[in-house]
Order: sequence, then C-alpha cells, then structure tokens
Amino acid sequence: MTTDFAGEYDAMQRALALAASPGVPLHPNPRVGCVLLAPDGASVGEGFHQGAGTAHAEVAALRAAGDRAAGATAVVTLEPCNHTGRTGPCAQALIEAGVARVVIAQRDPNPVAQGGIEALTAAGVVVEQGLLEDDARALNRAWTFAHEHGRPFVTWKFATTLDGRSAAADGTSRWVSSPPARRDTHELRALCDTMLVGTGTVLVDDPQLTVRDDDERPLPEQPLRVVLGERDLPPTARVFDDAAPTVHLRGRDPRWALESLYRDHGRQHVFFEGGPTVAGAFLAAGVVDEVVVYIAPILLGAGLSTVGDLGITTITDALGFELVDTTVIGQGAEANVRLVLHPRGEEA
Ligand code: AOF
Ligand code: ZN
Repeated sequence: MTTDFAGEYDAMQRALALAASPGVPLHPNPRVGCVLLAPDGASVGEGFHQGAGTAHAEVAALRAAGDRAAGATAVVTLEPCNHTGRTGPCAQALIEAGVARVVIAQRDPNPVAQGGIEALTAAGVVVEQGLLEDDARALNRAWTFAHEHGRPFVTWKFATTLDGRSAAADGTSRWVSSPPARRDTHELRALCDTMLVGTGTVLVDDPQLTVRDDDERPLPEQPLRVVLGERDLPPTARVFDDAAPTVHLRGRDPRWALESLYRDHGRQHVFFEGGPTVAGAFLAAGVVDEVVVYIAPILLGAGLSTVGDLGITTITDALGFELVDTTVIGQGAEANVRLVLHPRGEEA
C-alpha cells in the first residue's frame, strides 16, 4: 500500500468509504473500515468488515500491514471491539501488533462488544474519538439506533390519495400507488431486516410481505415477517408461506413488540406498513422514527383514512414532521410523489 494521506481526517474519509463498499450487508453487523498510517502519513494497510462471521476491519487491516503495523496509527470508523464473538477482540489484536495510536469516529453502542477504548488506554495506546463521528453514525444508522434505544428503528410507509385516503369506501385499495412507486417500495424494504403489519392488514389484504424483484419474484434474502395483534390468523394466510420466516406477536403494545424484536430476534430496522389502527398506535407511542409516503394524484372523497384517530381535536396539537426528501417516482400517468419525513425535533 503506498497511498499517502494528508492526515487522519483524509484517512478517516477513506475508512468510511471502505466501510461503505458495495455488497457489504447492512445487518446484523455494522459496516466498519480501518486504515493503518505510518508516522509519515503513508498507508501501510487497510481493510473493512464484510459481514457477520468475517474478519473485523482492524484485523483485515493488520493482516494487510504485517510488520509495518508496529508504531502505526489505526484510523477506524468504530471503536475496536473488546469481546470474543464470532471473531476475537480487535483491541487486543491492535495492542499485540504494536499500534501506537488509535483514532476512532464512533464509540461502540453494542453492550456486548464495548470496552475497546478502555483496554487500549490501559495498554498505553493513545486513543482519540469523535473524528467524523456523524458520518460514521449515519453509515450504520439503524444499527446505531437499535443498540442505543434497545429497539429497532421504525420506518412507516404508506400510500395515500390527495385527500389522505388509503382505500375506497368499499374497502378496495389495490392499487393506490403506481407500479414504479411499488417497485421503489421493494427497494426500501430490501434495506430493512423486518417487515411489520397488524393482524387487520393480513385479514383484509392478505399480503405476502416479501421483497420482490421487477418480475415480482421474491429475492433470496428476505426480512423477517412480523404480524402484530391479538386476533387469530388463518394458517392459509400468505404471510405463512415458506418464502420467509414469520412471527405473530400476540399483543398490542408497539414498544413491547419492538423491544422483543430487538431482544429476542436481533432486529434493527423495521419497515412498517400498518393500516390506520396500528399506525395510530405506533404514532401515539412515539415509535415512528421515519415516514415514507407515496402520494398518488387521485381523489376519492370518501373512504378509509391513512391513519386512525390520534385524539387530536385542535390544529395546534397536530403531529409535526420535518421534510427530509421529496422525489417524483415514475412518469406521466404513473408519477407519484414520495416524501421522506422525520419526527420534528429529533435527529434520526
Ligand atoms: C470492530 N470491527 O469490523 C466490527 C465490529 O459477533 P461479531 O464478533 O461479528 O461482533 C459483532 C459486533 O462487534 C458488532 O455488533 C460491533 O459491536 C462489533 N463490530 N467491531 O471492532 C469491526 N464489525
Ligand atoms: Zn472487532
């Protein structure tokens, strides 16, 4: 490796780019990159984590550097781990290789892996933390959120007419959004590790809840399908086919459901496509972290609202959101507007 970096800032940008290498999965492990710098600023080795069960970024970089790691500065996007999980502790590997300094973007929020900074410091390694931290957190947004909150990040998606309807008065709802908008939805589903709906949606719409390609075929890697609610479901429902695993959580409390998905199923990012009742419950519980809405240029005048009663009777009590992105999806008669929103006053 002969790349010269002007400094640790440039090296961290390189480490972040390595971490975001195409093809690296978003779950269950974070994406992590590492660059080892000699005292003159030359890179002597770099590496990135390629998914659960493979070498951590620091170990990959140490392997590339060999003997040149002694006396080097390790620039790494995440605090080196101090645990033996699927692989050994990176803090110990850095100490044994004689690394003199470690520059870290983000502290590790995962309770089982934490403690690397303390271990390195105790061994006499100089540690700095916080360089490009916001970029590192954004890179592993759902992973970071899940470990910090003890529950998955929730993206609520819905499709609506211009007048806020998700179905007509006779209950028909296929399809409010256009084919390009539905393809876009499948791309967003593929970024999550969980699909969640309420029992009402399964009983009325009988969705398969899989991620499908342009030809409507399920992709090989499927998120966990979760149905929330106390009502019984017919074993013939499409969510129980063998395209993906499915969990029926027999309860109503969104927080209880999300905490169990994190604790018992290791889930980090829920794509929530609930109907009016469950959506209302999630909003009331304050567990909608992001909203993705497809607006179709049609009017119904009557029909089912996209969200049920929130107990709001006066305009000053309205739930406010911050607009993060506006994109037109599809063209001509198929054009829908996609909005991405975050709850007001919260960074996500
Ligand atoms: C690092 N470098 O490249 C990664 C780290 O079960 P394991 O052994 O794969 O460990 C997963 C946890 O280890 C993960 O949640 C995070 O806390 C840390 N991942 N740590 O120092 C890496 N991928
Ligand atoms: Zn590690």
